[in-house]
Amino acid sequence: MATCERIHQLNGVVNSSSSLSSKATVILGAQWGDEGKGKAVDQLAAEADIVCRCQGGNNAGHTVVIDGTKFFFHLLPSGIINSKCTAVLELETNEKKGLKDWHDRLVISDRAHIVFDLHQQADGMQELEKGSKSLGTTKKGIGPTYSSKATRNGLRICDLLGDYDEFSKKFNILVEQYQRMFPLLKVDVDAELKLYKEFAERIRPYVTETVTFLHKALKEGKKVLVEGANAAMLDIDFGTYPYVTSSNCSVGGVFTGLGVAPKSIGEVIGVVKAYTTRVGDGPFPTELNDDIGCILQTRGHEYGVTTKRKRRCGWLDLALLKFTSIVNGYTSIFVTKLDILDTLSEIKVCTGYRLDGKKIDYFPSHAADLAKVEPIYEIVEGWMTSTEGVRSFDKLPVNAQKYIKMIEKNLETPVKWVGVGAGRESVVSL
Ligand code: 2SA
Ligand code: GDP
Ligand code: MG
Repeated sequence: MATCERIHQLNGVVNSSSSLSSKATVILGAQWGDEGKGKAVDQLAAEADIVCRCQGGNNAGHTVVIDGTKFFFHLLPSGIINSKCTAVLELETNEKKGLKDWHDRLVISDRAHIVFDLHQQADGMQELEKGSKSLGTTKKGIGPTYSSKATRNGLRICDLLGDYDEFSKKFNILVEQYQRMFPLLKVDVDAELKLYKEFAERIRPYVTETVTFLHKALKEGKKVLVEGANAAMLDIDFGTYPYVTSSNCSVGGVFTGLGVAPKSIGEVIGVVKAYTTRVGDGPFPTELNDDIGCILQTRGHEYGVTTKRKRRCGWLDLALLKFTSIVNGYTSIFVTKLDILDTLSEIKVCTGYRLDGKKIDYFPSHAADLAKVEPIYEIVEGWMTSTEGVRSFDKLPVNAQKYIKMIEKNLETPVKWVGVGAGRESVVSL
């Protein structure tokens, strides 16, 4: 199977001895999310033993399409769909997924922070307070939960499974703090504590100290795949702050989220949608508020998996990708949704920015600067042919091949897969 060969190749390229075959492969969103990470993970999970999420929460929405059935994953790693994979989860909410036999294959980190209902309420209230300056969050409580973590009064899975009186005391302190900040917040402390006590027993069998678990797995030569959620441009430090999520969704989040050392990371695969989308507020230099934007949105079914919001669409932005490539150090690229461009006679690709009339060689840190950059476009000819049935690179229309080569050249990184449809089978391996 192609995926199987690919995994062996991935390890083979960097690792010439068997002792090095135990490096984790990381899959990261290279733009503003929804690049098709679920699909990329599904391709590579066929040969993985363990698939881990390392940051974020159920704000994420990853899709895998198998034989026409769409599976949506928010918190669970998409790789759990592969019956061979053990899934390692970082953040737990009360969301449940009805996947067959997942019980035997789910591992939850005892260091994971708990997203409480009060965090979700606070997320909604903060967005309301901001009015026209809202961030467009998913209102899943991600920002408030990461704030609690940084304030150091967050509660973790190990608290939940430890002394329940201690957990209850800490929960009360958290509630009091949130009620001071949000007087309208409603929390039925007794009812919630009763509920969390039940949850504690339900999740207890899955909870593990995952740092050692992963360390041992890597030492035993198990194949570990890390499924990044959200994307580099939403990274709290390197994204378009403040229009970002609250986690590190670039490569750093793998280290802080999983506790693996840099030497344990092998390949870093950047998932790049063949055009750009963004859901939520914030600057978007190549956004198209015209018919072409509508075509991309409609043909690409660009709706949020978690919130059902329409995604904003625009041309591929290589200036942005060069920046996320610097931060993440992609060793290869998985291009998705090339087929969505099939009907366009002309395609624009942004290769750089002008700021205040001057070409710049960096990615602006300030959202206000990014909002006013002028994209420099290269116009390329479309291919006006369906690529959906294509399964080998040489069968792609010449202009589509050129498009892929342009991405490779600009990012100085090989494209190893091209998605030409939502289904598991719709992939061209290079
Ligand atoms: P949050 O909720 O605090 O993480 O929101 C902050 C910003 O991060 C964006 N964000 C996302 N962007 C793309 N996809 C995400 N997952 C869902 C999906 C989104 C959805 O797969 O479609 O359903 O709307 C995701 N999660 C967070 C968010 O839009 C804010 O801009
Ligand atoms: P993720 O969050 O990065 O996993 O991406 P989402 O699941 O939020 O959004 C990607 C959407 O594109 C999903 O509906 C996928 O099924 C779909 N998709 C992924 N790759 C391709 C592709 O190559 N072609 C087409 N047409 N759809 C794709
Ligand atoms: Mg998504």
